[in-house]
Amino acid sequence: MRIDVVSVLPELLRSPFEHSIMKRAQDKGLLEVVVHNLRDYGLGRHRQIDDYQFGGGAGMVMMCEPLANCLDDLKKERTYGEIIFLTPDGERYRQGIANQLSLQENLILICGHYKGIDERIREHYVTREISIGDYVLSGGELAAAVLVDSIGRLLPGVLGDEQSALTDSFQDDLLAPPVYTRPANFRGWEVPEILTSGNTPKIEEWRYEQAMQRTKDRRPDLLEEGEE
Ligand code: 6GU
Repeated sequence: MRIDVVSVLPELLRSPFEHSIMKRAQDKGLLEVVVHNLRDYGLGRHRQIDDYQFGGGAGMVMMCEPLANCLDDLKKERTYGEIIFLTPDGERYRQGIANQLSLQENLILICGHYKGIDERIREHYVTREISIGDYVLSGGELAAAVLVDSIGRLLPGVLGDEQSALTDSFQDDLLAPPVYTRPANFRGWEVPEILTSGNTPKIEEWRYEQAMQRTKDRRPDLLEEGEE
């Protein structure tokens, strides 16, 4: 899978994909992340990318032309399954969307800044708008990092243990059960006995019950029908 990210702050997006699972995914050739500096498409001597908004009001708006030229260049090279604009007024991101997007061959992520982007880009290029939660970030870069990470780890072969993406919190609409490692007794705090019993079916049953209880206590909304 290839993900092209369009940003005015590409430096913000270097480090998140240079470590751990995202690094391995790229080293194995399963994921390619390419960050494009929108400033390279800026207009004039000052490489301008934003301007005052028509009708007045505080805050700059990202102009059509740099974005359109950048997106046209990308679309010349390959076909994109979705062109996603990251914006606080988008659809709220959740695991089901990550699962869907992980099936695409090529994606574009556009990071917004200032007061956002000219509406005409949203109308004529963007196919999907996503927010990562009900709070305001300074720009879409951190949201883009969240999407790349959550999508990248779902690609076949990225996780060592094929099972582990499936047992993540949210993958079955349940939170994850508690986990423990050695020692079995730390400062008198004991690991639940069932986990050291060797009785695998009983352990699986215990984990499911714990996951269900944790979900009821913390996120009852996940147990309600009709979402995905
Ligand atoms: Cl995608 N962008 C910005 N700027 N703020 C956000 C967001 C995105 N999602 C939540 N807050």
